[in-house]
Amino acid sequence: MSGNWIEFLFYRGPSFVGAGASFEEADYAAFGVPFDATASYRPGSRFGPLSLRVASEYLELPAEKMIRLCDLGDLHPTNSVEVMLRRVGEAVERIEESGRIPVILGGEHTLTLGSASRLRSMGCLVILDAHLDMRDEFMDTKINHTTWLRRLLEERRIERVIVAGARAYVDEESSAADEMGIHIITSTEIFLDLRGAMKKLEALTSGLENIYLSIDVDVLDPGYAPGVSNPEPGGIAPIHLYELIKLVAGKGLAALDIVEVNPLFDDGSAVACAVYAAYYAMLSSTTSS
Ligand SMILES: [Mn+2]
Repeated sequence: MSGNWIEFLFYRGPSFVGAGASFEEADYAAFGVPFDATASYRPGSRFGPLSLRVASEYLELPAEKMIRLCDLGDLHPTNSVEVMLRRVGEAVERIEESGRIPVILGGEHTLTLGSASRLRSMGCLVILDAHLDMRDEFMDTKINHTTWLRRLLEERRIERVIVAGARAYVDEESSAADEMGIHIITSTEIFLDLRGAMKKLEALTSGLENIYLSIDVDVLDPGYAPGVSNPEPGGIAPIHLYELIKLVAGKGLAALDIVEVNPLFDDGSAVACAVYAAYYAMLSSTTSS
């Protein structure tokens, strides 16, 4: 242990889902976005990336070694939403150009505006979320976690957009979603008839590849995942979520994000659900390719 005693004795953890690959050998490149500056209810998701890594260390993920994943670290913190979006966009562009799949650890959901607006190959955007995030404005700002999807669709045409697990939205949002051609599968549909909901999702994604999968952990019922910034009762269970994820990711991912984990309100459940969600997404996309 003479020369290498530092590596032998010490450990530079924690890393996300056991990420041990170098950037060169990785299929997936993960980075964190410690940003929650537009939080309207409970701030704290800026600590999400760190908590996802810590939980990863203690969960028993059976086949994590099959996932060639590199954890790049976090983007530099900022309180400017414009700067955050620009940095996320640049990171996603560089990772995509290098032939790897970006995996983004939130942070609030607004970051998806930065990544999805700059990702070149995206045949379909599948969002798992309690909310539609289709407001035009909220609490006096135009770019925040409740408006980002509307801003994205104003900026860019996406062939198909699906929000599954939705249950908490106002009329303004559902009519805008309707006008912009968003397909909604509600949490009630999933809870009462998982097979039916999966068939619907299968039909909606049929023939589409290069899927951007965005997972907002508040899609789960707060009973399973209390540690989120905007908990909404009436959500789905983790087992529902994982079946939907396996179906979608099995078609091939262009990008993945896992957002809105808020460890300040968590007992360890939401973050564990979130790590498993990302794990199943990466594993399903890996084994299908
Ligand atoms: Mn949400």
